[in-house]
Amino acid sequence: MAPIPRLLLLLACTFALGCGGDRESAGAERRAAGTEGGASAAEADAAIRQAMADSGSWPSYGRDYSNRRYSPLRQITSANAGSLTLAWKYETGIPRSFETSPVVVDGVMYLSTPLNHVVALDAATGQKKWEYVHEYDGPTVHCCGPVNRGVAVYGGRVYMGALDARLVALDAATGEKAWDVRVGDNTKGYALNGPPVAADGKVIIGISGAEYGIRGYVTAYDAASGDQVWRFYTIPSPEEGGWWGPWAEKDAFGTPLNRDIAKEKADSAETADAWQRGGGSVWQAPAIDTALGLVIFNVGNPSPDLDGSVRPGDNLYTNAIVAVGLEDGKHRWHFQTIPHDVWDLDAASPVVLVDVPGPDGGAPVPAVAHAGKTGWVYVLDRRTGKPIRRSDAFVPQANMFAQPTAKGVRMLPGANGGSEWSPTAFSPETGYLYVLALHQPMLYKVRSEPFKPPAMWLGGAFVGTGEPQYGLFVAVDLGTGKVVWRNRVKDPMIGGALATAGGVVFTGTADQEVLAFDAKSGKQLWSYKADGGVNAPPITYAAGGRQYVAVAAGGNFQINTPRNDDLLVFALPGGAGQAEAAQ
Ligand SMILES: [Ca+2]
Ligand SMILES: [Ca+2]
Repeated sequence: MAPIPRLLLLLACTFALGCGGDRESAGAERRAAGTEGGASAAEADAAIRQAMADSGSWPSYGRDYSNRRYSPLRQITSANAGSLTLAWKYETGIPRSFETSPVVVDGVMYLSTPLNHVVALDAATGQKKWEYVHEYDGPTVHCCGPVNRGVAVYGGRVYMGALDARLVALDAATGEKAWDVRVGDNTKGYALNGPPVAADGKVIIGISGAEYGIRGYVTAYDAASGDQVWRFYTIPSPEEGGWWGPWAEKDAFGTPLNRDIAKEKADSAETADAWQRGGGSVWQAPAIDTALGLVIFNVGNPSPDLDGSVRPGDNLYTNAIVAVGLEDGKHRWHFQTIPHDVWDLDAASPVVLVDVPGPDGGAPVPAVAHAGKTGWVYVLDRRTGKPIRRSDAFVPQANMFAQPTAKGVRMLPGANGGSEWSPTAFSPETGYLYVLALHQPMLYKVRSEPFKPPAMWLGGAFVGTGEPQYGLFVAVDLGTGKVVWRNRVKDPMIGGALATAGGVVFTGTADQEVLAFDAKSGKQLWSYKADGGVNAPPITYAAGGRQYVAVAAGGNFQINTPRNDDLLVFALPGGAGQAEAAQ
């Protein structure tokens, strides 16, 4: 995440959200009673696999474990998308930064809101079934707004990570809390705002807080009991080999990093404990390759963001794509996009499992793709983590990678990217990855700041240059790395993308528009003016034979877009298109 403007964040990131008693004792009682109330791992797994095979469902953050955000539904097509109309909307009553991606299973939509409510709605009508209101232990400390990006639904339970760093499990039928566990110490800046993903009897979630000097991790909990199964630290300890790495002079594609490695090495003795507060947030949903038994995720920036002088070395595994074992959480491979990042150009957008054409027309290669804040899409072999290619730049780049100075160095992309946390979509029919991007020229200013948790610890500031900013919605061919088309929009983009078998891709803008494009050509097909910034990822699903497209339109804290409280749901006009089955 790249918080701007900095002063605003400092004022807004630490604030009281109300107090409430802890319910951990109830969770402990349930745990003592065994798995009561939760399905067995085998039952839960069978059910979610069935939902992923059912084209009308959207059962996990990225629809399935690949994170492709691709739906097989084809009632809405590039020929009829122009007549989409609002079917219903749900107003949360919480007009705050709204980044959620709903989950839809068995005709029910599960929606997280800002400030960690969870709402269950009838997916055909929007009628509310229940609402859970999370009670915080006290003031919360977190970067970039009181946001939540979504829930996991598994084995009859709904799972949400809360800003106070607790993971809660709710009864999917009633919204009653089954258990909660403390994933991190929120008084030290550990917070949860990304979506959990559930598989193989586990709920897996990454922690954030690298703007506060945490040591990040991904944790797997037993889905039924809430007991911890494994934890992988995104910053390896000295016993685990350390976080210094090979002291890379260049990134993996030969771009010079302009590091003073002799000085870094000379300084490393007196900063030997820097790894303990080394950062490495995991902002987004992991992808899961059940065949390879891998959990693959992207790791964010080192701490502090801009001042690299206090953290010599490559700062493993920050700014990286990492694979760990689904069974044991142990490191399998990693790929660093920027060793020793000092620009906050970390890996924030969720990784996507794809198959790309093999060399010289050979068999397709199982790959993983990630749209970087750097402005490049990285494509790796997901069996090994070895790079296959880096795409053409999908946003303007300039002065990469100039070291920040006290006065400020202009560089592009700015610290929000490139691609921010916004999930991309991938269509296996076009082979394109659809990417939301920001063009925000910034000055990178470095300064020495003391580490005083839970104060924000950036080691400098990112400042706009006053130049025009804009957004780009881009299609990147993952087989060639070429940018196939790009649509410029008025403002920098944060939100997400959706691709469908009907040949349509959807996204939203800060300028309050929901947009549909032809997946192949990039031609705009439709737009709808919302009452707030559309800064959340759209989804699609079917209910009663009708295909719906849903997206939150509540604005965004990070790029300060108009707030509102609407979840908007679109469909073709009543009756239209229903002759063609949604599925
Ligand atoms: Ca950051
Ligand atoms: Ca409203």
